[in-house]
Amino acid sequence: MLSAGQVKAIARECGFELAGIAAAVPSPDGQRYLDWVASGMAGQMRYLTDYRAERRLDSRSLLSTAKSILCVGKLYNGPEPYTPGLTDAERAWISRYAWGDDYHEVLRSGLEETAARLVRECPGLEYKVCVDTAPLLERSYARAAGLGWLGRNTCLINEERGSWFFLGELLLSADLSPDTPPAGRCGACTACIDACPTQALGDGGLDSRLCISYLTIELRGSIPETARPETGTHVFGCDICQDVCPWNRRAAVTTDPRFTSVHYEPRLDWLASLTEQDFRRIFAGTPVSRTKYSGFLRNVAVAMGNSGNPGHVKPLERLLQNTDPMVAEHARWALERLGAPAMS
Ligand code: B12
Ligand code: SF4
Ligand code: SF4
Repeated sequence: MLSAGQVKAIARECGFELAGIAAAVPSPDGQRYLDWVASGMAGQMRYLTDYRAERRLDSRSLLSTAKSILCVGKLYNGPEPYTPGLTDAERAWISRYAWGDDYHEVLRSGLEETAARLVRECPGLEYKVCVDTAPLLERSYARAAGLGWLGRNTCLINEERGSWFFLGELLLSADLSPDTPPAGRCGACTACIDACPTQALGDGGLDSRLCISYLTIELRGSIPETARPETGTHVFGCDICQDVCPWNRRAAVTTDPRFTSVHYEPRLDWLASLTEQDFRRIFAGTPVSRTKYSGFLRNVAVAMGNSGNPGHVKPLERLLQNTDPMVAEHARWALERLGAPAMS
């Protein structure tokens, strides 16, 4: 017989700073999720709104024998400064979570190792590993497992560690005693809502259609023109609503070398000059590869337009010749924004 304490201890030994147990019952936040979907705030993320929406509400849709969920958190924060320290018009911002190896693989391997050890202790145990992509309300279950509370920025925040951690789960057929969710600690603070450059945060949660993270990562095709100026020099994701959070002032830093920053604040002109092969090679195995080459150049063009840096006119003129009409259209917009409109 496994105990909850034993399971959490094994998870910590396998590299997870946070570990807690939730009951594998329907999420108490199911209606909140359905309301969010119905409001259109999921934008074009079909995996959140199609037949998988209903499946997200109950973890047993992923493992019918599940009785408990081991929820884990893995820190990814590095010692580098936060976004407000960004003043260099030559450079782009890649968000903190994407500086190192792809977290899906890192967490999956730690959870597989945890599961293998649990099966050795308890032969016949059934399990399923989930990291991000499974239709599961990860934050909701992680809150139930006592890992943290849901901040007004919608992120899960841990009182001691802050919010720079990824989530993963092990659905288990073992009956384990669940943890208790902590009380919310946002109090009267609204720093994240006030700092969000696109007003994406509000009472209904996060409106993805306005969020820079969605616009630069998940959105395929053209970024709406109205949303481009506020995207600033972000070329992949956004950290602002976590950077300003008081619970991240002394946030814990990871010791896992797989999350060491490789391309912190890269130069925009360097990014604009990458060939598709360069892009694939440089960002292989990191979250950045998700945008694909043309999506990335699209983001680089917008960032150059927002940089106010006339030195970016030449690289933008080259992007204007890109064979992908979407990249060329964003370069045209950026040139106009820099006061150097394209002639044709
Ligand atoms: C879609 C998605 C996005 C979308 C939408 C984000 C959003 N806030 O909904 C976009 C592309 C914008 C996005 C951005 C980011 N994401 Co994301 N994303 C997801 C994904 C795949 C689904 C989230 C989802 O279902 N959203 C719908 C909303 C309605 O659900 P929710 O935010 O989880 O909230 C539910 C509960 O938490 C609860 N709830 C919410 N608020 C409250 C308040 C109270 C009081 C209560 C009781 C309950 C409650 O009800 C909600 C509905 O059930 C999850 C992984 C997963 N499978 O869950 C990762 C995930 C949430 N993302 C993650 C990360 C790291 C990011 C970014 C930081 C990346 C970046 N730097 O750009 C940003 C953060 C932006 C932000 N402020 O949330 C991490 C978050 C870790 C953490 N500590 O919170 C996750 C968990 C991935 C992972 N496995 O680690 N993401
Ligand atoms: S990630 Fe950026 S754009 Fe999205 S809600 Fe947070 S501050 Fe706003
Ligand atoms: S910035 Fe303030 S309101 Fe926003 S999540 Fe952090 S503590 Fe909560």
